[in-house]
Amino acid sequence: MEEKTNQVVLLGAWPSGPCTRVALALKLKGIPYKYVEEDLTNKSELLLKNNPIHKKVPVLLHNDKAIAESLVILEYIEETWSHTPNILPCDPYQRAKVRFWVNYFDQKICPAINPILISRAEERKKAIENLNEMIKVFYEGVKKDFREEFPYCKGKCLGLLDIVVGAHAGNYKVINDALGMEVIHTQINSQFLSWMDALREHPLVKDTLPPHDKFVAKFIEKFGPMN
Ligand SMILES: N[C@@H](CCC(=O)N[C@@H](CS)C(=O)NCC(=O)O)C(=O)O
Repeated sequence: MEEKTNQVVLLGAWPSGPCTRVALALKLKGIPYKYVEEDLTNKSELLLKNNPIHKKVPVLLHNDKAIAESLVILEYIEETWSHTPNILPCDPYQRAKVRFWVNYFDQKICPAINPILISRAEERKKAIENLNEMIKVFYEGVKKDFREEFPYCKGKCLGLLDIVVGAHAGNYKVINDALGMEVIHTQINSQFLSWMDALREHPLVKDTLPPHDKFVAKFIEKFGPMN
């Protein structure tokens, strides 16, 4: 019987951080894939059929089997293509800690961005303070848990946490430019910003993040004049 080819398709949208996470993991593992850009204002039958619950990107199609939710997809990639580079540590306790901080970033930090974009004046100031507080807790916690293994620096391999954070590493500069103000404060979160800067310089991340100016224009188109 003819062996089935390993067909990998990513349904994505270029400004989407969760989609960038998946693209980064596929590239890191050297898995060839076809990319299909979705119009989220007019979702395709392919997307609706393959993610009928959330109707969101990213969706990974592996030999026509659909996997949705970026963090689920990242784990699927790691388990299916278990060759190096591995994005999770071998030790179960270390893996648990990585997953804890990945979830914190996804559930606390990512949702703290939107309130900044949709608010103005005092309310926006409070939303920015809240984001900075969350980032501080995140960075201190990660630093304590991983010590010398962290943060990512030049020459090191990207892990799951780097992929999840790195996929959003261009966003703060984009938001700063769209809002005309500093959103992540250097005096509170300078080490976190250095980590983001180092990640943005990684060749794979550089190659995968959306172009800065196009992204700023998209923010302004979506949220209107922002200051
Ligand atoms: N928790 C999901 C979030 C995915 C998500 O929010 N996708 C957005 C693009 S960034 C989307 O498809 N939005 C379309 C919609 O909400 O209708 C993941 O990590 O994959």
